[in-house]
Formats: sequence, C-alpha cells, structure tokens
Amino acid sequence: MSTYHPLTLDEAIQIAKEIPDLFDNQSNLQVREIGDGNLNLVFHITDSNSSKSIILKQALPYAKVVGESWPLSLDRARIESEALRLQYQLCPSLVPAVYRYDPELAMTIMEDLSDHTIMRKGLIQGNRYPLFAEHITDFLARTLFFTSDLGQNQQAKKEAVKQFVNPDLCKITEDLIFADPYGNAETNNFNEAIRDTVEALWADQPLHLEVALLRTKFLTSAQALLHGDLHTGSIFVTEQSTKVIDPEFAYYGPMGFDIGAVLANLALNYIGQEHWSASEEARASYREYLTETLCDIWATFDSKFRALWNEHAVDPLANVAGYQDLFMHQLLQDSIGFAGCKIIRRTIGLAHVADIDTIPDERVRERAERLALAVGRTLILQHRQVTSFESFIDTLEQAIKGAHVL
Ligand code: SR1
Ligand code: MG
Repeated sequence: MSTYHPLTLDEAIQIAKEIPDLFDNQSNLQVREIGDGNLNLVFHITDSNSSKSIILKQALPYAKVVGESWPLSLDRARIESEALRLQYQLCPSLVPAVYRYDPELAMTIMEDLSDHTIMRKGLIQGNRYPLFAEHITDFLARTLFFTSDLGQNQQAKKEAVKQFVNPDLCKITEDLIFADPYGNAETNNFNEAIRDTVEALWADQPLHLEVALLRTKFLTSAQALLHGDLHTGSIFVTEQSTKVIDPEFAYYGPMGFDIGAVLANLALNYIGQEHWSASEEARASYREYLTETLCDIWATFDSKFRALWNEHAVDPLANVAGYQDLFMHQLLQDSIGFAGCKIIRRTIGLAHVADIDTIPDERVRERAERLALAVGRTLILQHRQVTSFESFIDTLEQAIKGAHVL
C-alpha cells in the first residue's frame, strides 16, 4: 500500500491496525471520513471495544475545494507533521501528538481531539472559553520566539528556513489573501448584493498600497516559523483546553501574520453577532466577551514574548536599549494590518467563514459583510499609524455604531 493514492476507508482501518502498541487483537475498528476543510482527507478511526481513537490525515495532490485543476504538492504533509512535532516540543499541552508520518502516502496519524470542539463552531454557538487567551498566547509567544533569530541559533534557523520552504501553500496565501480580493479575480466569491463596496475596494489605491506593503512582508520577512493558517477552524477548544491543529501552511514568515489570523477570526465572529445573538442584551454581552478576549490576547502575548526575550534571547544585540519596544510596536502594527487582510479575504475571496456565510437572513448577512469590509479596510489603512491595541477595538466598535449608515 506504499505507492501514493487516496486511501479508502478499509485501507485506513488496515493502516490503523498496523500501528504498533495502539489497538489490540480484540479491537473493533470503525472509520468515518470527516474532512470538512479545503484540502485533505481526514479519517476518524475508533475502537468500540477500547474507546481508543486516532485521526489519520492524508494530503490530496490537489486543492479539494476547487478540484484536480488546482494541483498541490504532497510535501505539505511532511511540513505539517514536522511543524506539529516542533510545536508539540515547544507547547506539549497545546498541540496534538503525532504518532506516525508516512511520506509515501503523505499521511500523518495523530491524537484524536474529538472531545474538543472546533472553536469557530463553539463561538457561533455562543460558548465562552475563559482560558483561550492564556493558551493561544502561550502557543504564539513560544512558537514565534523560539523559532526566530531572537530565540534560536542563527545558523540553525537558516537550516529551519530551508526545512519549511512551502511554495505551493504560500502561493495560495499570496493569491487568495494578498492579491485576488483587490481586483476582479476569478477566484473571488462574494454576495452580489455588496458588489458596489467590492468594486470600490478594487479601485481603492491607498488601500492597495498598504496591502502591497503587507504582501511584501509576507513574501520576504522570514522572522519565525508560522502556523500559517491560524483561524478558528484550526483551533480545537474546551473550556479547559486549547489545541492548535493543521499547520500545513507553515513557513518562515512575519510573526504578525499568525497573531493577525487569531484577531481577525475573533473579529469576524464579533461582526457575525449581528445574527447569532438572541437579543440586544446577549449581543452586547457576547461582544464584550470577545473584545475582552482580544485585549487579553494582545496584552498577554506582549508580556509573554517580552519575558521570553528577557530570559532566553540568544541574539548578541537583543538587549540594545529600545530594540524590544520598537520590535513589539512594529509587531502590533503588522498584526493589525494582517488581521485586516484576513477579514477582507474571508468576505470576498475564495474561502469564507461560517460566522458570516451561514447567517440565514440575507439582509443581516449583507450588513455583516459590509461591516467586515469596513473593519478590514480601516485596519489595513491605519495599521502603520497604530500605537496601541485599543485602536483595533475602536475600529470594531465604531463600525458597529455606524452600521445603520453602511
Ligand atoms: C484553496 S485553500 C483555501 C483556504 O483554505 C485554507 O484553510 C487556507 O485558509 C486557504 O487560504
Ligand atoms: Mg486547514
């Protein structure tokens, strides 16, 4: 079974049975293909006798969301399994354990997290995750710091940059986030009702300039090993636990891209509350929970990253007076700019988010989409002037207040 081909359900069971020391002879394995993402097959395999279970993830040689006309390298399965292992070393409680990686089949077998919920779904249901900010900032601070030139030997880092060269998946991001939404690209996918605003974005030269600067950072700034696709569909949660999955877009890029992804996806849920909250009171309360979480994320990330820097920096110039403050200031601005790009791509680009797309009432959905574009545009246009995280929250709150005129 070693030559690459997409696995059948029976083959997935056969592979699971052959994993040493996992399922025993008495096992009664069941399998379901549960992949609901854009790119891969995901098999959930459980033993009804022992209640043990695993996830088997296999990369397809094309983007599932589009079809075989969009070929993709299977090397992303190696990148994903190596990134998972590295992130697990740095944050063992926040990443699923990898049991096995098979390069021939482009397949990774890992810990099953079905006792967790996909965070996007949990937020849409109105659940609260009181430890999320603490957990995600551990993940962000530790993975970004220890893979950067601040936190690891600079020659070792160059080897790591080579290890994680990921051209196909970076091209998806370069196109879908930093190019296609700003012109009449075939991949774009938007509600005809907002065409007027979309066409205004296509003509918005000051906006395009800021996007070009952010795109250049994505293309050229090898600051740290990124997760690369850190939206709330890549995060499993319970009230007590957070697990970050799916780092197949991992590569060495600008740190703010990962932070911005988390901020953007919480902001998209905040905007989607136009529909998801049952009453005005519930809406205000849930939005307050989200803004508190957003503020906690930046403040806690900032303090954890600085603490790692003060204790573990290996760069000989790390302690130059003023360097850390300037670095964090730049990182805040980058994170806000990238968050804006992500909000716009999820509204008019190829791949959307359920927080907004599944709003059943067309008029409410249209209002949410217009809000998202307004928020994303403001964040991008203002990101180089931002001096504190407050401006992210202000942008969200002002957009909501002005919603009746949009
Ligand atoms: C063709 S892949 C579309 C999107 O799905 C992934 O989750 C990434 O966000 C990518 O941009
Ligand atoms: Mg994914």
